[in-house]
Amino acid sequence: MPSTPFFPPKHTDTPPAAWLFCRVIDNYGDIGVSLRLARRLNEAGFQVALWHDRPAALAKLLGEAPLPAAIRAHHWQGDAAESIAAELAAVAPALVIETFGCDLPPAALAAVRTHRQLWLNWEYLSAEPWAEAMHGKPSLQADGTEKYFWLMGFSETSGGLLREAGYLKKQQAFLANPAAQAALRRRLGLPETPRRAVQCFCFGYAGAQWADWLAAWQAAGEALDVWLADRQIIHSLHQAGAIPEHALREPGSVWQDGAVRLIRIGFVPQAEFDAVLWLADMAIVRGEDSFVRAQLAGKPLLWHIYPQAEQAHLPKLHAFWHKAAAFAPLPAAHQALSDDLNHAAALTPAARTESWRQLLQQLPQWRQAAEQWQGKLLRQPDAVERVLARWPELVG
Ligand code: TRH
Repeated sequence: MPSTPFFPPKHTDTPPAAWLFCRVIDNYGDIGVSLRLARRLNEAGFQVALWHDRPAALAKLLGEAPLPAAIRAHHWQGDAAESIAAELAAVAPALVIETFGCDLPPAALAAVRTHRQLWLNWEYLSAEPWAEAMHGKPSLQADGTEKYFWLMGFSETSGGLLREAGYLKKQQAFLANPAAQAALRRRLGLPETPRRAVQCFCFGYAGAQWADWLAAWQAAGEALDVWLADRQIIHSLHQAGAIPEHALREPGSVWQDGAVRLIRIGFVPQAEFDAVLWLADMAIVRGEDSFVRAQLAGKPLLWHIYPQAEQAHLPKLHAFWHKAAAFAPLPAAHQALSDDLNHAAALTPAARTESWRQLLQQLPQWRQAAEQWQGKLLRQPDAVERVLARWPELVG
């Protein structure tokens, strides 16, 4: 007999179990989204088992804080039969999620077939129309089991975004707490007090464009502090000879030329990542999760999208900015820079500098627009609330 799914989970005595499976392609995004989803499901009342194949990346995102006892991480090696059997012996899953098209191991598939639960294929975020159309659709498996596509997105009809309860209150509390801000600045390696300059968080992929962007920042002449997260951009600047070999080797190191100061910041645990964005005036973010968090933070942003073969990322990039057009108040300058950053259309040095200068001069208006977009996103139910809302319909 199939077991009855728990719904809604928080009204049961034993927390329902959610199983998540994640195979990391590269970087931090796959495991970053899986960890965030695990935490959010736990917050919504689930106990969570997370199978993943990149312990070092998970450890980096966790920092020194352990996972709550209700989230158990398993190193996914081979078919993970033992850990799956142990989890199953404790409690059958009510929800099984394979992230980003990773195939479930046989023991998890067997559990899906035996127990009547919700099975989701949690796909990459996209604002493209096909993604909204595909979201929530079933994909009937050969044995008659149904798996549903879950595609996160920005509209009411999409799979939503992951967002923790009380997000705005946490942001407001942090912004009202100078001691917490100073402590975070110290941990990041930022100078104790910010100078009068635009503070730009910058987390992007390696590429030849960074030397050109540095030249544009310098030519624009506006005071600018760029907080460089992770190593990829710094590596590109070294390779291009745009900064000396010895520069920016350690978190906290600073390289300054004219109005532009580059600061290498340390990697923070994911639980602190939002606060870094809250501290900044604007952000250049990448991939999926940091891109979403900058929007939730209400920050003016440029998106360095994850590059794909044959420029397949460009329709995705343009679909997002089409949807969020009001969020970029100087469409021409913003789109030109966005396309330049993402190798869609290169700018001349003069045009790059001019577009950057225009954007910085419009920063207050840009911030207002970004906060409106933030408000729109915060008013929508988050991805996990949407899963729970559709539960009766999907599980039947
Ligand atoms: O790291 P990313 O580039 O991740 C990805 C992967 O490359 C993936 O394969 C690809 O498909 C996907 O992008 C689209 O970028 P992302 O998604 O922003 O993930 C970074 C994570 O790292 C995010 O959860 C925030 C976190 N982070 C910290 O926790 N602390 C830090 O200091 C920094 C810089 C990031």
